[in-house]
This record gives sequence, C-alpha cells and structure tokens, in this order.
Amino acid sequence: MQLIHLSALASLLILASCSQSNTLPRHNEQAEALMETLSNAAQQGKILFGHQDDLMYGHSWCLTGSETEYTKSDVFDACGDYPAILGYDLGEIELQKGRNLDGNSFQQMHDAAIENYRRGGLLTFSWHPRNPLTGGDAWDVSSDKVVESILPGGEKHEFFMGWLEIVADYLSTFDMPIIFRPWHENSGGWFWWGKGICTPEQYKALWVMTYDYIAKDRGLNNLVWAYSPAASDYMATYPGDEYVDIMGTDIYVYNAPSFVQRARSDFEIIAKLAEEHGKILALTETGYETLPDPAWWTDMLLPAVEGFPVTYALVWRNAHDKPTHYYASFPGEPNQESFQAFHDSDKTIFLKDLKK
Ligand code: BMA
Repeated sequence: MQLIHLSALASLLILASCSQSNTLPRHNEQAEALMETLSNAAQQGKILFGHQDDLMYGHSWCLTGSETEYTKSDVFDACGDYPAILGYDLGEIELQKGRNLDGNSFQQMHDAAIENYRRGGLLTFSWHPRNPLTGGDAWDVSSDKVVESILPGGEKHEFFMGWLEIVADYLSTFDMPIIFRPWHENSGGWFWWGKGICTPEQYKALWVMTYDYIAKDRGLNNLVWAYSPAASDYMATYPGDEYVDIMGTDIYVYNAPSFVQRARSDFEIIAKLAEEHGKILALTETGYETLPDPAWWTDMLLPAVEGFPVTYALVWRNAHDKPTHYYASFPGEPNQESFQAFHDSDKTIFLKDLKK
C-alpha cells in the first residue's frame, strides 16, 4: 500500500511539474522587454549595432583571464561607445573544456554579458557545435547522416541530448534575456545541419527538438529564438511560428552582385514574411572582412537596410590572432571616420542610446 501511495504521489508530482512548465508564458518579462526594444527601434527607423566577441578580444588584444571589468572594446576605442548587442558563440561548450572554439572563456563571456546587461546592453548567442557523429567540427560535412543520427531513435540521440543539457545548463545561469540563434546559415552547405547534408524535414525536427528541450522541458523562457537562413530558401526549413521569434539572415559583402542590392532584395522577401508571421526582422550577421571600402558603414550598410524594419545588424569578430580577420573598426583602422559617422547617425543605436 505504502509503495502504491508513494508511486501515485510521484506521478502526481511529475504531472504537476509538467503542467507547470507547459503553462509558463513563452517569454518572460525580460525577453518581452528585449523584443520590445528591438521592435521600437525598427518603428523609429533605427537599427541596433552588434559586434561578435566584443569585450573578449579585439584586433590586437585579448583578455588574459584575470579581468573583471570588461571595459576594453575595439568598438569603444574606435567611436567612444559600445555596441548595443554583444554576440557570443557557444561552440565547443559541449566539450566542457571551459573555452569556446575561438578561445573565449565561458565564464568570462557570462560575466561580461551580465555586466553589459547591467549597462543596458543586449546579448545574442550562436552555436557552432562539433559534429556529433564524426567528431569533426561544425564545418565537417563528410556525412549526410548527422542530423538523422541525433533525432529521436538515432544512434547519437542520447549523446546529443547530453550536449543540449550542457547548453541549457549554461544558458540557465543568465538572469537576463538572450537572443538564441542555433542552426544558422542552414541554406548553405557548409555546416553539418546545412542544405544537402540533411533534409528540410530533418532540419525542422532538429529545431523543434532543440526548442522543446530548452524552452519547454527546461523552462528557459528568457530566450528569444532567431532563425537565420538565406532569403532564397527561407521557408523550406521554417520550423513554425511557435518556435521562432526573429526572422534573421546573414549577409556578407562577398555575396554578389553587390551587398546593397543583394541585401535589399533579400529584405524584400524576408520583411514581407516577418510581417505576415508577426516576427522581428534582423541582419543577424554581416560585415566586410578587413573593411576594404572606406564608406562601407555609411554608404553600404545603412542603405542596405534603409526603409526595412531591420531591428539589428551584427558584424562579425575582430580576431586577435588573424590580422586580416576583422569586421569592426578599431583605432588606426582606415575606416574609423566612416565608423564614427555611422555611430553618430540618428539611424543607429549603440549602448549609450539604449540607456536614453
Ligand atoms: C567564422 C570565423 C572562424 C570562427 C567561427 C566561429 O566565421 O570567424 O574563425 O571560428 O566563425 O566564431
């Protein structure tokens, strides 16, 4: 009898905890506020500026590990203000070595992001996970069975759910909203979750599995979910309105014929979809490596988004160990003046503007 009672009680508790997580609002207040900040910017014809790995390192410097202030920034040193959005990457968190694929300490990314939120700034995480089937990196597309292998019933399913657990554990240490952008650029064929490496159905199932575990099972409703394929194939892998908050896309300058033309024709498509589906529009990654055009900031990036409700544009990282791999200006970089004009423009929002 006693046993029956105990197991009945256990079932009741399980049921109660399930129904509790099912009744959680999809977004907590922090996430709602983040989405409102983004939407308000677009309504005013403004765009938030983001920079990948800002505060962690820059073109010619890198945190040593003992810092606690998180004030050094190429963007700040170039224009006197911090980006409105920090972009960080979770890649290799699944290996549990304390540092990501580009050498950033997970602890420091956490502390810098929290401090930056206290200053009024926002945060987005992408994830370049290793290949769970082959053991290679995110760019290992040697097998087209990877996604299949991690979906329910696949040989790597349990193993991969362990990776999601690590991600959810880390994300749950942030008492702040986060734009979470997994499985990005999937309309290209360069990541193991990309086009031609998995089917659209498998991709959607991967997204839903990720969402269901992190948002529902783990109850992380501080996340705002960003989807970011190319415009040409946008809806082929769309997981559904209940799984996506931001309709984004990644566009770099090397996309022919010209960046402005390409971006504008992409936004014609995605802005319409975002409106139809009630989603937020974003340029989730962009940039011109080594900034060869002095007018890139004012004469390319701003005209590329002009007239579209693009809420933010995040430029990629300024690697400290690859001298030509940079996307934001820094002191002495020839485009600093144009970057300053971009910062000073009433169309852009940096950290100081978020505080106003
Ligand atoms: C790429 C490059 C790589 C980096 C990766 C993940 O675009 O910057 O050097 O490892 O992003 O951040």
